Amino acid sequence: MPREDTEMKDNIGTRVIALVGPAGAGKTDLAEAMLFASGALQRQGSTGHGTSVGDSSAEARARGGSTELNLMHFDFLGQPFALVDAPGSIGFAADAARAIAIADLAIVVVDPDPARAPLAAPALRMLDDQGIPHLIFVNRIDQAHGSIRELLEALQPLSASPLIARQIPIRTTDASGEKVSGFVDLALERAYQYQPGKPSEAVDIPPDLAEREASERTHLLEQLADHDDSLLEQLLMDETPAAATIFADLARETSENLGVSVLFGSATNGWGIRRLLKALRHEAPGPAATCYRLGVEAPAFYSFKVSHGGNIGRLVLGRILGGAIEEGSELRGADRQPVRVGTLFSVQGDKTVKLASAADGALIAVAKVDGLKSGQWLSRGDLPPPIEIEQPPRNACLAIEPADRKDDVKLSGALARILEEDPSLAIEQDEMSHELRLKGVNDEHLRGTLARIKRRYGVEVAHRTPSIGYRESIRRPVTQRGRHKKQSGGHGQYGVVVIELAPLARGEGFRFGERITGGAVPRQYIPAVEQGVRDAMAKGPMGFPVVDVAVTLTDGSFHSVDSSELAFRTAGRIAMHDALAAAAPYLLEPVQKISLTCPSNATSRATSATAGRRGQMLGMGPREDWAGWDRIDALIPESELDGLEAELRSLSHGLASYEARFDHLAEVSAGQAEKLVRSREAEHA
Ligand SMILES: Nc1nc2c(ncn2[C@@H]2O[C@H](COP(=O)(O)OP(=O)(O)OP(=O)(O)O)[C@@H](O)[C@H]2O)c(=O)[nH]1
Ligand SMILES: [Mg+2]
Repeated sequence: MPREDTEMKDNIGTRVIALVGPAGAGKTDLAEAMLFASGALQRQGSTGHGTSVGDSSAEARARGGSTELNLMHFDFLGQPFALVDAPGSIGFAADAARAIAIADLAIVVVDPDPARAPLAAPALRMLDDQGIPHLIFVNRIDQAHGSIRELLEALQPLSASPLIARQIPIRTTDASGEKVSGFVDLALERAYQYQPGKPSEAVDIPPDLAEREASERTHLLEQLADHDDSLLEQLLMDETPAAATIFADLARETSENLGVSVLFGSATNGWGIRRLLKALRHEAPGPAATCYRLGVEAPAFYSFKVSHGGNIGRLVLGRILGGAIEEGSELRGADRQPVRVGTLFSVQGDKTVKLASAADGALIAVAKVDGLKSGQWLSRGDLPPPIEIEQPPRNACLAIEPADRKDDVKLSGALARILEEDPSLAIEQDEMSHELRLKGVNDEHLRGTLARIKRRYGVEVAHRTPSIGYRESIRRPVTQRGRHKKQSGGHGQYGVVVIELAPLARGEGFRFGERITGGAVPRQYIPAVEQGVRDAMAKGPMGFPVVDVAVTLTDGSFHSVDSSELAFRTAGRIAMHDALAAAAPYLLEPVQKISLTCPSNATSRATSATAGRRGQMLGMGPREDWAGWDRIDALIPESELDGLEAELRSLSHGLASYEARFDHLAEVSAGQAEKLVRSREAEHA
């Protein structure tokens, strides 16, 4: 593509900016502040939190944070922007991951408190991994106590490229203490005083800051000179570089991921927002750069979310890249089948506006494209490579059913839609317990999902902790006779078997064999005996499936008229039932291996949380490539995992998470087993 072409396109194309960072950092407030500062919103706070094409606002308000991806549009000085406001809490973050992946730039919103810097690690890591250009906005500067320097020192190890401080704070002291009341822009060398409810006022650089300003600016220029030889020469010659040079370098640092600019302000006060918008206007790469990053070479559409929430029906949200697309255009998907793009809409919060065509870079919603799922490319030419999104592990699980039986069909319909909207959810039917299980990232995520089902589809869902996959096995071998005889006039039933039951090593499951001589049990009835044995194993003496046993059929007797498959099956079941009871049965519980990660300041509390759950520590150490984070490996019985996720979340600002998978079955102590069996009996009484 010729350079002029690229530049022209990038001048008009919508810039998609993703707001990412920890829960409660102020992303939604920042989005509103940007809309307000650009004139797209009459009054700050009027969109409410978490308005989206879905109907998340009620949800978000109840929760006090966003639960769904939220899209907004505004123009700033003639440049169209689209905002992707991502929920910060890990339970809901997966919702926006695909939209972030196709953004031109991300703003990582962080808290000024250096102690909270590790909360930004997941966002920074994801952006670095995917090569998404980004900058950092330090929000809540109105409440800042520590120094920006200290914050940058805490953030730097979490970032792959150097952080570039773009501003230094002006502080004033009043009755309530020292406060940030404005900033000096290091690139422009201009000072601004924040004004309540108004744009900041240009002021002289306070004399007591002159020295600090000079040294910080020198540092900024030196950082830029690392990637700009002619700037380096200018600095060596003691020449003052032109502002245009500095801004061009800053833009390149951002778009090529050479450096991460750090700006600060306050979303709720509207401070530093214009400065941020100007930085976006000059420095955010446009759609052409993003096409290059994602390998888009022809007009294409990437779907990042399916939404059933609005009144239009099924909508697919996505971005146009590589050229304009009109309503009704024909594109091709991975299977090369043509897909006709239906009605196009632009999305603003929970409102949609019909479009005849969508320009390169536009963030839009498409109706009537039934086959299209989220995370897929459609293109007029070759398909761009798939975008890899890391799915968070599903650590929470609930057994669910409609509170009212007659809502069965309604519930399956609701689940199908909700699962399509949120790929981090999964549904499973457990074979053993026949439970319908809803799996999600964490408890909060599942609770949010059930609330959504109720509000949107009017289905009340009953839920409980899923049953644990306990098993039974035996300690000693037993020989047992089983006899089934019924003589009730006419045709009788007759079958007698003798079996040997013996324990097997853990994990060997079940083996059945026979040593019948002299036709004591006729050949054709032997499979029926095995079936009877299996019947008895489905529910051992303690009420759970039996594993790791061998059964050998050694003897028996039959009757030429009254014997039948059914009679021998029954005899096999009776023999096995009695054998199990006599073979010193014991209880086994599933043990999971968990791999837990958390910020280091939460490690000791996370360790005791695992130990308190009959956990067995396997290892602990720093998390690879994550400064300030640790990893803990442990074995924990499945029955003890209930509530672990919530406990970890509360002790780590929502950042600790774990992956669990089945490791082995372990014997349950006699005391524990008795408690369990009794509580189960009470439940079933
Ligand atoms: N003092 C102060 N409070 C702020 C500022 N920005 C946001 N807040 C408050 O911080 C809280 C959280 O802000 P949100 O915008 O909902 O945070 P978020 O990042 O969208 O959070 P999630 O959606 O949960 O990820 C709100 O109560 C805001 O009023 C700020 O600049 N100064
Ligand atoms: Mg939010």
